[in-house]
Amino acid sequence: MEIDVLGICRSFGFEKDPLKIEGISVGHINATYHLWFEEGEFILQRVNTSIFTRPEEMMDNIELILKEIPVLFLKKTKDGKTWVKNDSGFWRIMNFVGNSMSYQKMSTPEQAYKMGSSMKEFHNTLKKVDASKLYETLPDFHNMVWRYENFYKALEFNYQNRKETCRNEIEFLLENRERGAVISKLYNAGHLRKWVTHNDTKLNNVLFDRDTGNYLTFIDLDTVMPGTVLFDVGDMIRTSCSTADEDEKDLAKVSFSMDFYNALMKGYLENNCGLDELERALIPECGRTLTQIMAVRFLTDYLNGDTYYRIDYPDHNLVRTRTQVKQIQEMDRYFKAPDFSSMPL
Ligand code: ADP
Ligand code: GN1
Ligand code: MG
Repeated sequence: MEIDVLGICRSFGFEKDPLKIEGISVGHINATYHLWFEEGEFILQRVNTSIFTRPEEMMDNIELILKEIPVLFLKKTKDGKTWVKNDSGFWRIMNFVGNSMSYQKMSTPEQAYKMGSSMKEFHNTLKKVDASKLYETLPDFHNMVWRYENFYKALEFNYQNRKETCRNEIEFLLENRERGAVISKLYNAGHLRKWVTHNDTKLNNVLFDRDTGNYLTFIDLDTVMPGTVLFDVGDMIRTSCSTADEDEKDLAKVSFSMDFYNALMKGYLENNCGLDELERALIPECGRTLTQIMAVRFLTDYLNGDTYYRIDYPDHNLVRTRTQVKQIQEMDRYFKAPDFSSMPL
């Protein structure tokens, strides 16, 4: 479908055409464009409405959260809405945070330390948001039990006849099912506190200052909703302590960096991050769990014929699964399973 970018910009009140438009291909979910106008730079996004089926509610969430984030704002239409819906989709525009950068993978412990302290700062920001006013954008998003139900359905259906190509990964995930579900079960039973959490805290969803490397803001706020803080800490560990890209084909390059981990957690834990005893006891297990949930989700999508994540080649989701499995195996070289018998399971 032909996308009428100029028409969309008009609906958001821009009187002139953008000077330049560039696509950004980093995220797996939305379609993102960088726009240059005389008055500044903006991010135009088409929300993936097959995933976010109630996008208006999601935008209300984001509007509420942005009250606490001064560096980000949504452009409004002439009738005061934060979005435009037309034949080509559901669109929103926010300011492009200038002089910013995001990392695809971690390169130094100093960066890891900054990522950890940024996460803590963002959690402190989210503490100011009234959780009761937030919609649950994607129910069960980090519920491992539900993710496994979907995985089983995909295995049973085997729609693309791909099961044979991923026997080892399937076996690994089946063996690890119970352990991976511990945090979800504790949360679902009310033993882990409900915070307002981001729920997609991968490294490239954070903007840092290009010159100083200092924290500017978390972006990709689509999944902010109630959750346990361990979901966020876990995905931060998953993406910040890997020595390789999420879709690295050469598994020899995929390992877990203890240097990054120590710096990351120092940044997060120092100066009172507010975790309680049970939450603390589940670090780094939450890193393992979030890596596992991603393995399950990537493999489910691979078996289903790649309907969820954007892919660049046919077995992209399988490659992503393999890096996650390798990463779990690497983590297991450093950390023992916590003593689950002392937990209220
Ligand atoms: P997705 O949901 O598809 O991951 P994101 O909202 O994370 O989409 O945006 C994709 C990428 O676009 C980000 O990783 C970042 O590089 C860039 N980006 C998004 N929003 C902004 C912004 N407000 N300022 C600067 N860069 C941004
Ligand atoms: C997706 O939108 P993006 O690319 O930042 C996904 C996350 C996964 C991540 C894996 C809404 O994040 O849950 O952890 O890919 N977002 C959604 O890279 O499913
Ligand atoms: Mg993103």
